[in-house]
Amino acid sequence: NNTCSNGTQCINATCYANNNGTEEKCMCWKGYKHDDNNDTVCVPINECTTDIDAYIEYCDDDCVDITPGYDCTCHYGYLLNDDLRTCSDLDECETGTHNCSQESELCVNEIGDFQCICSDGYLNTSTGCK
Ligand SMILES: [Ca+2]
Ligand SMILES: [Ca+2]
Repeated sequence: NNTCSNGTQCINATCYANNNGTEEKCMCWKGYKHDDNNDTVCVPINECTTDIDAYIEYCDDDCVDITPGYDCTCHYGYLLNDDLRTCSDLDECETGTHNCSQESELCVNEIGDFQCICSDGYLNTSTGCK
C-alpha cells in the first residue's frame, strides 16, 4: 500500500502525481482494478468471472483465479498446451501414466481416457486378462 503526500491511503495501489504534480491518484497494482465505490481502493480482478473485453481470453476447461492474473487448468486426462489456455488429450500409454498390466494387457489411448485391452494370448475374464 502507498500513501499520497496529502495523506490519502492507496489500497493495493501506488500513489502517483500527474505531470505538474497538482493531482494525486491511486494507480492499481497489476492484477487489481478500482473498486466501484472508492477511487483509492483497488480489488483483485477475477478474470474467471469478469466479462470485460480486456480479459476475454477464455480457458478451454477450468479457470482458476489468482492475483495477479489467472490460470487455466484442464480436466482429468487432459494436459494444458503451451498456449496455457487450451487442453489436449494426455496420452497415458505414451507417458506411462496408465495402470495396465505390463504382461497381460495393452494400453490403448483414448481422448480424455485410456483403455487396457488383453494382449495377444490372453483372454478377457471377470478377474482380468488371463
Ligand atoms: Ca485474478
Ligand atoms: Ca488419453
